[in-house]
Amino acid sequence: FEYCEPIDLTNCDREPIHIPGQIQPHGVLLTFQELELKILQASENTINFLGIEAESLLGKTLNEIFVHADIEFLTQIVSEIDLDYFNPFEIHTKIPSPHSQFEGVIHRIDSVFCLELEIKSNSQRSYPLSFYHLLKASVKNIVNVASFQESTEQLVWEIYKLTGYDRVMIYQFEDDGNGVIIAEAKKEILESYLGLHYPASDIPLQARKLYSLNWLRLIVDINYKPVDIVPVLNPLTNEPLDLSHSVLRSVSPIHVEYLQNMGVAASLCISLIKDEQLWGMIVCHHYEPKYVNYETRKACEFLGQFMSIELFKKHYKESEYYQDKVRELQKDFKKSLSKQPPNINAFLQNNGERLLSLVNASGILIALEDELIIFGNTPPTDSVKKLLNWLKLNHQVELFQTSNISEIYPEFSLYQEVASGILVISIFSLNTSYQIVWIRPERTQTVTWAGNPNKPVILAEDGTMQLSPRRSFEAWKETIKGCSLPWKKIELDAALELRNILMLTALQSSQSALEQAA
Ligand code: BLA
Repeated sequence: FEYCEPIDLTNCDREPIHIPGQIQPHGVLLTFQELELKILQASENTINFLGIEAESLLGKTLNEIFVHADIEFLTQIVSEIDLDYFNPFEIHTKIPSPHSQFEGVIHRIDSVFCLELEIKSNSQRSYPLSFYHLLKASVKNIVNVASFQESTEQLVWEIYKLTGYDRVMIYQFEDDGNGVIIAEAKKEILESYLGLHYPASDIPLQARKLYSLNWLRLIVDINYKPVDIVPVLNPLTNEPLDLSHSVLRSVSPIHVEYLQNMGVAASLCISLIKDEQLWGMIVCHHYEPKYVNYETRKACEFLGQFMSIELFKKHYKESEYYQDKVRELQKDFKKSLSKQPPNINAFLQNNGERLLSLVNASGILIALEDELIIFGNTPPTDSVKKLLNWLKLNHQVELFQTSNISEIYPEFSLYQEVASGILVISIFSLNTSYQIVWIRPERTQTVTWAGNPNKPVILAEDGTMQLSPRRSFEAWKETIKGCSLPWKKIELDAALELRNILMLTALQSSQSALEQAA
């Protein structure tokens, strides 16, 4: 199976990684029909596992290869809706074969069943209770710590103990798609990757999409030779077999090269999902080939899910804190405005500091008709007045925000050290207009990048451009010019909430003015 176009840096997102037509060689893949369990496709390596060439398996039934009891089990489960519930299961050959005992994993895809087999050694524990106890202890250790940061640390060490990988990391995506290693457990002699940032392009979009569907990926030996599936097209659909849910899927050659450049020989990667969104990954590296069985992989996935709950709790606490702040301000505001006549201006003048801390800003400007109230660090008043006029003309919205104002309003590039981030709420009512402008300084955002994210392409010896991840993983610093820290959703919500209160008060005061006039 060949791709329509060669994959390079510009179309990296388009590599169809879910249909490589190949698997990794540490197991075999068979697809079969529900009717008679007839084999439709097989991976080319069946001879090494089952003792029969792939081509000779096509058209045979599973019945001819596996013992009766296992076939009975398969016949029963193929009509079940949730197949994953039965994974993994033991399955045994009845013919003379290099291996006779396998761990089987099954799923339904493209109107066929996909059965993947990995060798099960005799020494391997058989769904043991001890494993449950191990997991139970790990869960307890993770849940028992106080903060999110501590629980990430606990998690990587638990997985390190459970699996024996040389390095276990938690990689968290940031809003802009770049990522950072937020926790790490590793062998002492290894150099640390903790705190290093990696550019978004290291994990292209279609890969992220796939990882939010399938939460586990194992690479046993990075120098593996991929094994073809024959025939490459599913005979029922005439389409390449979708391996999104396969456990043996052969990984993108680009990613293989990436890991080779890092000196990694084997990896395990577990998706971290919250609200169906991929927010991070547990990435395990080993410097020699390494296999871990399905159960252990699943146990890691299970532990990963705890992490997502911890993240949820952290966000919850954070938003509670903000809500408290807003509520308090709201209360005081209402109290001071209950005096007759209500004086919004006086209130705003007396509460500058609190208004600043409401959204973590370093400067604030409040424009009330002709009056301008200023707190903290801001550019010169005249320039701010000009900005407000420009906003009135160009962005007359309830809430306007940017972390890089000079990008759209170049006059402010003069002041970007003080004012890169701008958050504005505006109220235009019958007889009043208010604008509150919060200001944040440039975050000479000193990020430790792993390698230069702007140079992912290297020149091959013959001078052609070759796609390759960066060869160097030495940290280097990149500053993002003219950008403040981004405004968080909870901060924007707090600003909007304040806007609601102001608007209500403005309405009430114009109403009472009308009543008095009448
Ligand atoms: C996949 N890239 C990945 C994965 C990780 C990274 C974790 C998932 C691998 C898996 O699930 O097994 C990136 N790995 C990292 C990072 C660290 C790490 C940041 O260990 C840090 C320590 N990669 C590139 C470029 C391209 C690219 C430039 O660097 C494309 C132009 C592609 N990465 C790429 C692809 C995949 C990938 C295609 C999907 C691999 C697959 O599942 O088939």
